[in-house]
Amino acid sequence: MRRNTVTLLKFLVAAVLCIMAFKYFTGGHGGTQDVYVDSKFPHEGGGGAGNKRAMIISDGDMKKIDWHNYKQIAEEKQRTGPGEQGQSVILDAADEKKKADLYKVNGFNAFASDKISLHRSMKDIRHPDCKNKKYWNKLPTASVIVPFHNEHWTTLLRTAWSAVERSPPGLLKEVILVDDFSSKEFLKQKLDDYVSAEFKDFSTIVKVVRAKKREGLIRTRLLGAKAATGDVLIFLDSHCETNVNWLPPLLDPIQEDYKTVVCPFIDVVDYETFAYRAQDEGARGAFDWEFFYKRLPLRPEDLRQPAEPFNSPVMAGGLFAISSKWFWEMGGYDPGLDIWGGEQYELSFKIWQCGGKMIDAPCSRIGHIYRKFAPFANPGVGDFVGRNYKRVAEVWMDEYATYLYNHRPHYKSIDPGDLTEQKAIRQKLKCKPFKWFMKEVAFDLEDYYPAVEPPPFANGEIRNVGANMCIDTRFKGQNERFSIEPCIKDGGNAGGEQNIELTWHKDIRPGRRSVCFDVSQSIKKAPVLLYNCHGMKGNQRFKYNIDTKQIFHPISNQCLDCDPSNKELFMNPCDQSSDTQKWKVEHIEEDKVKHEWGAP
Ligand code: UD2
Ligand code: MN
Repeated sequence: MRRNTVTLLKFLVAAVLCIMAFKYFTGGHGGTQDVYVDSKFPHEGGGGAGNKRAMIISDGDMKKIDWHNYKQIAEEKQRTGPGEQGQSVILDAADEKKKADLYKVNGFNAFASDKISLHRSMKDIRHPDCKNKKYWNKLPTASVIVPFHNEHWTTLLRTAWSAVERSPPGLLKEVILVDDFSSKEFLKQKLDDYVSAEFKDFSTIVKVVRAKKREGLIRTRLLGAKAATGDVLIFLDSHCETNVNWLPPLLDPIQEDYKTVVCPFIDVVDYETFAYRAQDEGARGAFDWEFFYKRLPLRPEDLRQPAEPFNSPVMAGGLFAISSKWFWEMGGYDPGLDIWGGEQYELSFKIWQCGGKMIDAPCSRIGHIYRKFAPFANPGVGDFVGRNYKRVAEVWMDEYATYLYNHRPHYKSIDPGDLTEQKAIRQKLKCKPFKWFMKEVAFDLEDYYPAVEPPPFANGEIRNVGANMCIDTRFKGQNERFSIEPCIKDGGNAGGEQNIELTWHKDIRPGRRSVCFDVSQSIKKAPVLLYNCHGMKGNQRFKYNIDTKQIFHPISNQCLDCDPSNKELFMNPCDQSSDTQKWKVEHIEEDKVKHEWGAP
């Protein structure tokens, strides 16, 4: 008995030594629990080594290095062919006729994708400062998780190839393609065979995991996350392409603090031509009170350091890196979220409110195909988006949920299902109230997307003095011109649309619609069109001068004018003596309008 115990003890000691040696030789980042030390100080920042929330606690040989693969960059520059260097593919006339079927089932031009190599080269559109950025020499390992439902073959595989081929050896442990019960035949055995044959020589393991029924993207991601063995989970949509040196900038902040979640810049792979381009040079993620994903401008301090990560309140959803430890401490996603939608809010709120943080890393760029239209029918589970939103609102948003319900009244009667477990997680992690999130993290969201829309500065009919006719947008749509017409109040066409608002967004729109007066030229008689309101002022910004009655367009320095003989409406150089430039607005909040006239 005693002998046995001693032998067992010896064995245990040997085993522990063995594991320690193994960890030493592999750089010490095996993803085991003991390298993490919990901290009670959620916002301490700082270096990699010695930080309590660092992922790899190192013995002091941590330093920042250049992770670029210059050989690969040089080789990629040499590549030519369709779509290479991120260029567009132009189909010839014969092919144009063939693209329709694939378009319909994908919502993008998959036929064009098939013309492009799975290994195509990218153009490096990062900010030049990214070329000089260094990251920790020891970084946690990553697992890429790609949920897919009936994804097209070449776009799915290009996602996998670009992740594998553009990652430094050893950092990317695996790519897990998670099939959400696809019905396309080529996504079954053929895909299994392909990945086991084609990726076998790479250090990154590529494998397929399958859902047994249609789960939706959220539970599909959970399935992938459970199968993952890397320290960090990186989620990608199934139609992405990584760009130069995409991986280290995502892992570096997580190395420093395992509760930091990192999003790449999401670039655009054009749904028609597959050209690769930036959508912008960074913005902070947000939402409006109908839960449409929105973006907020960068803060001045972020703009000063264009290659440095900045805080972002809400992720877009599809592309981000999170330590497996933090993901599971938060209970992953709410598995009650079905099919599509809302999970980006759930996770973002949870990350911030429960003591983590979220940043965008400008030097990690990944292209994504934003579909032209959604190609999938509702799988017969009712209003899953509404139900998902309600689950998120009920668990995380406290009294702010009311604002959402005010904008979407039918949510009030939706049954969100059982929320006990989600609320228990919030309790257990002692997460902060939503009010804290709004004040500290999304501090300017209300300025751009107010929960309660302020009333317009002025509204009603806008009557031209010279013509004695009214602006009439006649329910016209995007990109259409409109005119002046006899005023409805004078017996003009009652079917017209003459209730026009000068809104607090500082634009002009027909009442209750979100198309705006839009002027993009500064020539004489420049046309005024209706265009989707962008809320960013610029070419949709107008001011009313209460004294001269002119409607002024600051960016072109012109005034709204009209021609009574043909009812045409246009912009002209301002002329205070011209009666056709004088407009009487029915209701005016005098103080506000005057204040606005003086505002920059
Ligand atoms: C955006 C996000 C997406 C997700 C979604 C809201 C980006 C670039 N994309 O929509 O990741 O956050 O908003 O939920 O931020 N899929 C399934 N099963 C389904 C439906 C979809 O596996 O039932 C897969 C799909 O193949 C794709 C991913 O989930 O890989 C996201 O779907 P999407 O591309 O249709 O969503 P997207 O980009 O419009
Ligand atoms: Mn997508």
